[in-house]
Amino acid sequence: MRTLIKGGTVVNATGAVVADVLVEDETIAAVAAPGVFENADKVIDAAGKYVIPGGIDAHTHMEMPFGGTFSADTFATGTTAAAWGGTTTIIDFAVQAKGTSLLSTLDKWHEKADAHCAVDYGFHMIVSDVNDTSLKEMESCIAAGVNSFKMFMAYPGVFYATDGEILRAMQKATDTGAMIMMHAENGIAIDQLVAQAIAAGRTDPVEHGLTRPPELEGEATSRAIQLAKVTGAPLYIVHLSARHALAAVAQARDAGQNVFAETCPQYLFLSLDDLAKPDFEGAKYVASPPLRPKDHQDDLWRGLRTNDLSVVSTDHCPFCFVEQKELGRGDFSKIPNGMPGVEHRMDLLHQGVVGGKISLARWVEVASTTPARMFGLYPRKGVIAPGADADIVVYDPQATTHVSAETHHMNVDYSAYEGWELKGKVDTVLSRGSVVIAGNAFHGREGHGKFLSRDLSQYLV
Ligand code: DUC
Ligand code: ZN
Ligand code: ZN
Ligand code: ZN
Repeated sequence: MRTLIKGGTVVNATGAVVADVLVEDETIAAVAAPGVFENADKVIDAAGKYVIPGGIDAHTHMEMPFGGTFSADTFATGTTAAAWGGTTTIIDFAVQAKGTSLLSTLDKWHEKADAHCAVDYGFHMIVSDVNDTSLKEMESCIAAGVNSFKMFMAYPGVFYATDGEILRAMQKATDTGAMIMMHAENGIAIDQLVAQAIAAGRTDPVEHGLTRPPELEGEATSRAIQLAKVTGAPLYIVHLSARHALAAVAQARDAGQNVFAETCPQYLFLSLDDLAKPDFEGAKYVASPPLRPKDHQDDLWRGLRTNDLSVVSTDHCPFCFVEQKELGRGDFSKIPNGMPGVEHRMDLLHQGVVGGKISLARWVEVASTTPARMFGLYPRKGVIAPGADADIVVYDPQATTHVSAETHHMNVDYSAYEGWELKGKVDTVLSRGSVVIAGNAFHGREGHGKFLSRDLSQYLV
């Protein structure tokens, strides 16, 4: 099967050029001057549109257990929503429960995902129980293509790891070439602030933000960086939200340390003002770290330009407003932490291109190419080039995306961006050569997506 994508502007992290893209079966066969190839079984007209490598969302949580409930998207619904939004690969987090093994956790996540995903997927592993067995099991995870391990400095009693436990896992990462991913918030101090707020009767959603101040993200980020320095481990700070944390990352990178960071669209576009919306509406915006005062946004956009922030992922972790977010009415600390986002990352980031905050090539780089390199998927993913998987998005920069819970495909009853009109729209999406989105319809299928056994990070050699 030969598919020809004709006349579009092919955008890679290295720049843009008008070219035709020839796809043979699941792979890109050629990128050539317009008109070089004539014959194909199927022709997609991309004139006036961008042809970009499919988005890679390196941070999602489908069917994730949290506080007695589960995030509302299954792997089937979440990866379908991803496809609608031009994301053709997700990397989801398998979550080790305390007292269980990493390998049984991995089996469990394969059971949830295998044969259900509409696009390709890989896993990171959340290590919440550091002991001799799980440290040893990290090696087996790596052999199984899961070589990035998230740890938490937040959530004492649940996922929290002590500095000593973090140190031990980092030593293992140094020995094996694995990546440590860090949720960097000082959970011990935060829990005190939370308890004090509740005791004082301050129970509204905005208190979620006020009890998790940016200084405690900055402090934890610095501490993680020092632990990484002492152990020699590579470190990837997830969902960085505050300028305090960004400053710590920038300093470490300037000093030559292998420290990387991602941010998320919600930190670039939303703020503490959203968390402060009345009538419990703010609960829709409860995620950790919390949304910050608006003036952090300029720093994050700058970080994206300077590469101190090198990836934008969503931290997609949807909980329905009705019945799930409502668990925290009268006590903000019981609101499940997380926001939906997997469907709108590419469009939201495109607003940065439209607004002159990042270049077209940088858009592709932070949304696809760097995540591929960071997590060992390049050049199979993250680039429009011969030999790469034909994960391709034809993107119309002139069309408009209307965001609403009534029309989105995520399995959640609200949108954090309700009513927003975004410039640009996903037109056609190919996943390994198969058209999964075209003509405003889904043509994919549950089970098309394959598990990606990942190589070690390509930033660490
Ligand atoms: N951290 C995440 O990465 N996702 C959901 C909740 C959290 O604290
Ligand atoms: Zn299914
Ligand atoms: Zn986290
Ligand atoms: Zn997350």
